[in-house]
Amino acid sequence: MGDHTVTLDTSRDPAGIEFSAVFNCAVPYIDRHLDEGRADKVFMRSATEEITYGELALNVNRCGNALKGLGIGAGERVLMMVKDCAEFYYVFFGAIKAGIVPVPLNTLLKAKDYQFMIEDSECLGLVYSPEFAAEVEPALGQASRKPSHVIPVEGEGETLRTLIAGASAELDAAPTTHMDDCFWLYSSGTTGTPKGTVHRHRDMPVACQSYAVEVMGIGEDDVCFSAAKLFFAYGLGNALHFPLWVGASAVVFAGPPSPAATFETIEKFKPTLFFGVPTLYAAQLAAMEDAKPDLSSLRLCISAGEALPGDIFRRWREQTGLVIMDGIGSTEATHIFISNRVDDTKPGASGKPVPRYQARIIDEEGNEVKAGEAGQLLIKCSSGLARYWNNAEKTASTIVDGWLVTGDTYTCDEDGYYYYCGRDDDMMKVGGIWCSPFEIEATLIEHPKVLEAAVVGRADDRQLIKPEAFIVLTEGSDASDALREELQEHCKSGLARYKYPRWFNFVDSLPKTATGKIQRYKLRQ
Ligand code: 3UK
Repeated sequence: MGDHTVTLDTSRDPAGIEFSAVFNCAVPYIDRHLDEGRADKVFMRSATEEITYGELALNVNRCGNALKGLGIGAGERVLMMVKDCAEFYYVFFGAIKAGIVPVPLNTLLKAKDYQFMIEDSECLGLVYSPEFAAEVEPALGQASRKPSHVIPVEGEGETLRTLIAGASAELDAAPTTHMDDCFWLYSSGTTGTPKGTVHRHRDMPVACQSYAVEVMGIGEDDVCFSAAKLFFAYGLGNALHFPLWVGASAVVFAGPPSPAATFETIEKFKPTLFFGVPTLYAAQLAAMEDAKPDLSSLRLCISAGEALPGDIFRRWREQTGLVIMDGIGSTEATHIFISNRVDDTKPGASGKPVPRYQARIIDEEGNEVKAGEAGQLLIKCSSGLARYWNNAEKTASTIVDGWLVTGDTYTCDEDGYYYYCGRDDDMMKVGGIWCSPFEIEATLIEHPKVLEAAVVGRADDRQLIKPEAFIVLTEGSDASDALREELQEHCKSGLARYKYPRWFNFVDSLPKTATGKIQRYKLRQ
């Protein structure tokens, strides 16, 4: 292939992966498969679509040309509020091949979140599935700075589909290097302001080789099905980068990943690898009590996003005979950096660092802790974010001496297994998705009967974290079940749905420090 190659040199660990001087990752992910004879192989299947590697490569080129034709130059951003479908792949790699930077956004968010991202990213283009118009259009209306090109995937008039249909299918890859900006993802901030996490062309190839190939053992015959959507770093690896790295295929389901929908998809499309989050595995186990699905096509299940309780691991193995391989990853690190192994899984543990990734646990003075002692987890790897967009301060506190500060508290035992102990901040993971207590509190306080609010994570009866609210009411307001319901509805309509508190406690006052900061840890019993 000449240009755009990756060479493995295991004598050079921990990096050990060499890139050609010119490297645009769209070439090995997309074009390479034509050279390797996969043009007619089906890459992606869903209930309504089926695309081959050949069609993928043609439409990536057309999409890249369409974006270039609109005047979007190299390095400029294109926001994507796109459901899991063929066009997601076309826009993502079409942009990358043209040197443009795609930014997939969480499609469960609200207009005010999108408004922030439109303004913050200074994007020139925005592509959206019409399903999300009700949140995207008001965001565009209110944004102080608008992208010059707003393109619905389909519908009346000019759409992504018409642009693709009219564009040339020949496109030379932009001559980027492995260190150039490739794509961004927004990572949630503690105070509710998301941070543009900038990734380079090398990051996903490093994650693919280290985790997908060497830990999961992914191969050409695998069929990947990710319940986590493509816009999450987790889903983006599972259903886009991993299968495309090895010439495998992906099954895509655009709707909400309920137990019934995921079982039906597995039975119909027979994936070999299934990627879920603990909340979904727990719900699937509950659903299995009524009817047993046929999961015989699966060889391995993967869990990430939040800690997998040992009990779910054991019950899943009893019910299905399958291992769930838990691993911790992050948007900043690109994908999973500490993981169990197919033949070495420890229920309740995250496992051991994946090849080429180093881990350290340090105390408050920055010294490494002894085995069994808890401290801050740091990671060194060559797939970590280049920087946060427009946020030098946060970049400096996240990348320290070349180590990535994860924000997680961990212990490591004598045998080198890592155990998750919780977050260093007040952030929670609900169903694998970030939830900021500040954001939920701010929404609660908007309600006329709420004077003060504090939100913490509480483990439910399956050991999974959900938000719990402590509320001080305004004078003259009385606690009641009706008010609980009213507050729950208020949260569901004002926030992304998964963020609403599952429990409400009405209290006389909140525990606070002398300076008035809420002491959430005192509520977290
Ligand atoms: C937490 C876990 C315990 C942890 C992600 C796989 O979740 C992903 O990325 P995010 O940026 O969140 C990162 C944070 O989530 N976490 C994730 N996995 C686990 N905690 N056990 C786990 N197995 O706090 C971490 O810092 O949303 C997961 C692949 C790519 C990802 N981006």
